[in-house]
This record gives sequence, C-alpha cells and structure tokens, in this order.
Amino acid sequence: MIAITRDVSPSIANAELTHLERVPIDYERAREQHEEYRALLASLGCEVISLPGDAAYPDCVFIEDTAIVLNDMGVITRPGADSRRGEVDVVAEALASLRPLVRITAPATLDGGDVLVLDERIYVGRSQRSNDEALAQLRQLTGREVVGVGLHGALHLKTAVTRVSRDTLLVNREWIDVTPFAGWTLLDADPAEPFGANAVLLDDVVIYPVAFSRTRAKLESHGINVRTVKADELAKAEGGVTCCSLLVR
Ligand code: CIR
Repeated sequence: MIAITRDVSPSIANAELTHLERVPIDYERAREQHEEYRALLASLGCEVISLPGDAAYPDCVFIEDTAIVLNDMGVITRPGADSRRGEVDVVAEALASLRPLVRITAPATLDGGDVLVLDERIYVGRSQRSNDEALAQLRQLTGREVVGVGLHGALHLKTAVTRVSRDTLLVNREWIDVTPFAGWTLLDADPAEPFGANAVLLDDVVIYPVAFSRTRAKLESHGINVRTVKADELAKAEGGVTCCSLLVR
C-alpha cells in the first residue's frame, strides 16, 4: 500500500471552516501530529509519499479531497471551495505514475471527503462541496454505480460514515441518511463523540483519533484492531484522519 500525504501548510490558520468556530491552530503541534500519523502508516507497512505543503493552500494537508483512487483509475476532483481548487495539480502529478487519471470538470464540484468507495459502488455525500453534476460525471468516468447520500450538519460524507471492517461501517446517524447502506452492519459512534465516525481502514487495522475513547472501546469490543493517533490540532481545521492520506494499493 502506498499512502500519499502532503505537509501541513504554514498558512493552516486560514483553513476553510464551515461548522466550527475559528480557534488558533498551533502549526508546530499540527506538524508533529501529522508526522505521528505518517509514522503509524509506515509502521503498518505503507510506503509513505510526502508532498510539500504550500502556503498558497491553507488546507493542502487534507489531500483526500483532491482525488479518488480506484483499482483501475484515479479521479482528480474539482474541490467545492474556491480556495482549494489549485491543490489538485501537485497531487495529479504524484498519482499519474500509479493510475491512469480522469478529471472532474466544471460545473461539477467534488471533494474526496464526500466519496466513500465500498467495493464496486461509490457513495457520494450531497454536501455543500459536492454537486449532482459531480455524481453524473463520476458515473460516466468510472462506469460504477454512484449513489447519492443525504447529509445534514456534517462537512463531508466521511465525517459521518467510514468503513471499519469487511462488513461494518462506523456512522453518526445524526448527520447522514443511512438508508443507502442497507445490508451493512452499522456501528454508531458514541453520541458524546459526534466526530467519531471518521476512521482509516488499512487491511485489518483501523487508524483512529485517540480522543474518542468511548467509540474506540466500541470498535474494540466489535473485534476491530484499533491504532490511535493524536489528531486534535488538525481537527480544529475540520480535518479528520481519512483526510490526510490517499491510499493506493
Ligand atoms: C475544508 O473545509 O475543506 C478543510 N478545512 C477541511 C477538509 C477536511 N477534509 C475531509 O474531511 N476530507
């Protein structure tokens, strides 16, 4: 597995915010936590690629939003926030040697955080960042079944649902309509931990924020092998653990 990551931008303090109030972000602490995340990916067997950050793009560390990686192709997105649109070029360059690439084009907008690929089906959050035109383009470009998911109160689909095992999804039902996920085992994030539904699944290990101890206990009692990271500094910029890597098998 290759994990493509991007350094924290020195301008991270100016990150886009939708649902959170702006609070100061400690750049050094954000970098330390991000290094810890990379080190964990490496210790779990990933080859970690580190792309340079860019002061022109405060949110560039959240590389997940710039591309969707499928078995047979990569899709370069057109991020919904104007300030993030230029983030895709460096990522496309890095992905080009790993997958044939296609691109989402205007008037479509799509953030990778809104895209959950479950086997051959692609679920897309109908968020403020991703529009119906993007669903149509994804369908056409990938030839996959693309399913829209209603979203309310969360920034991205994967803020509210991620896969944690072969048959289980971790969810926050306050923020998404779970009807499209019929047939999956749904594990609810603890109500005291609304941001606890975002986890990275790597084969049989889940990378998860250390702060969400109640949900973590639930995952473990479900037989899931959890490895934790400190992720609270980038969480102030509305980023979770999936946001910080693009996983390429
Ligand atoms: C943004 O609003 O775009 C960033 N501040 C946070 C992006 C987080 N990305 C993700 O959930 N995939």
